Amino acid sequence: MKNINELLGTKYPVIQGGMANIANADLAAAVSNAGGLGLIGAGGNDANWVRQEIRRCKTLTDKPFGVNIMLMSPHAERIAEVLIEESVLVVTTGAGNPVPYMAKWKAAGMIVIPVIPSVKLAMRVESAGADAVVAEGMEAGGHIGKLTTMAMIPQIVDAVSIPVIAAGGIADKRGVLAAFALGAKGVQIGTVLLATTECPVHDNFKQLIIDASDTSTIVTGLEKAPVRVIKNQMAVKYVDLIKSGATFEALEHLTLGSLKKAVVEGDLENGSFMAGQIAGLIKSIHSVKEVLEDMFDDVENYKDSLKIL
Ligand code: TUI
Repeated sequence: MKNINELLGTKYPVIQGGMANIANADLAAAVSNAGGLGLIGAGGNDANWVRQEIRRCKTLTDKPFGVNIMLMSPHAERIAEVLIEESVLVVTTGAGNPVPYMAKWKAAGMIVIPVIPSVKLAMRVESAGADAVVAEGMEAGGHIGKLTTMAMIPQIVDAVSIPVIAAGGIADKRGVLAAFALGAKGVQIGTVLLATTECPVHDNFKQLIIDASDTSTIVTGLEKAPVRVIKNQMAVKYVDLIKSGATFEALEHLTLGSLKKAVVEGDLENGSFMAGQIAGLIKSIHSVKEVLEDMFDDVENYKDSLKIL
């Protein structure tokens, strides 16, 4: 089995999360230039936006990068084609089953890495030709599944023979080592990248991450699409509306634009600040390069310093 650096052409076995409305060409290029795999997160944007960001990213880095497609998006199908037209090296997918797209991507020579929340889906995408999977635990921010990283990773590692990349709750060396101890061959990070100089979110969003404690996030959203966010007025209102049996339309109205309100306007009351449980560990803003070096440089020495029994 190839290791992740050989598969992706990276210095460090780390992928950036495809954070919707956040992960643009600037962030992707910063991560790739720092030695990880940067991703442009298509989120809810249309295919033209994705094409432009791919072209812009190529001017910002000569290192490998990829695109994440959010499969609930109405633009997913068109974006899937654009990735082939623009010769994108790596595609990751989230929030849905990517199998219907995979044969075309593999025929185009792309590296396909679905983000999945269970053993069943990991096995399904392996059969369809996935090169690796990102197994994302419910500690993660944004749209999540039901299982924790700790319980899920070893079960997926035992169920598939492609490399497993762990996500959800990882922000430092200890998280990296824990993931590798569970059998993962790489990690995906999101929340820790929100608090970087290069991350294109409003300063209020970065400050919320710095100020967060271990219990600052809650899960909102419908049963079908749970979403982890930093607890604020908007999140509490949303949870209350669901409890009172609000209609899908009322919920849509409330969430409409709330992610943009968080990311672009920094609206602390009405924004949806998607972030993972590890936000409580993050205490200051760094460059992307500093974050990756802190996670990986010297990790072997740190491993050797552990004493078990
Ligand atoms: O996709 C994510 N995280 C996201 S997507 C997003 S945008 C959004 N906002 C509000 C509601 C919905 C989406 C914000 N954060 N992470 C990867 C991930 N994928 N987590 C869980 C899943 C997943 C869930 C079900 C993957 C596959 C799946 O398959 C269901 C099926 O059809 O078999």
